[in-house]
Amino acid sequence: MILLQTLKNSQITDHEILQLMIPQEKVAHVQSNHPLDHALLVLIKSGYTAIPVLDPEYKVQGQVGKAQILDSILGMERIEMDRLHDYSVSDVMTEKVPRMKQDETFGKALMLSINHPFVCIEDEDRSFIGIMTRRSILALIHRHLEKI
Ligand code: 2BA
Repeated sequence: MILLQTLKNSQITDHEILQLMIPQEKVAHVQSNHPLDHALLVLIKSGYTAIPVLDPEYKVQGQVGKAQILDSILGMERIEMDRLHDYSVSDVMTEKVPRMKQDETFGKALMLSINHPFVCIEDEDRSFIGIMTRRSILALIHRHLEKI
């Protein structure tokens, strides 16, 4: 209980953020104007269920996942793969993506990770700097638990 209260109120320091965060250059992502076939390729190659959608200035626009893409090309009797090129990411993406600034509390990251597998981290200019995954959040809690 005390541990959870401490974790909840603690600011994530820049140092800890760097340890927890997957930096922007290692995050698979797409842009909203990319064709859907490209997005599906990135998702399949990376192995992830969903990835962030960024604009050309590296601002977070939302997220897109395999399920949304496949749903958009689901015909009455088959998956119509040839329709993949007719759509772009903006047609199927959701703007609902959890985000926070690097100096916000760990409590916020923990709360967001209950319902979301990853949280986008932004700097003061709202530029995307990376993601914090549920795995890294759980790993931090585990490290703290081991200490007591
Ligand atoms: P999912 O793709 O649904 O992945 C769920 C969990 O499965 C991941 O949890 C990880 O433990 C494992 N996993 C999936 N694909 C993997 C891979 N290619 N290599 C190693 N492990 C893999 P988390 O690590 O907590 O990630 C949570 C979510 O964050 C992922 O959900 C994905 O949506 C996103 N994500 C993680 N790393 C990413 C990256 N480098 N680029 C883009 N998105 C990433």
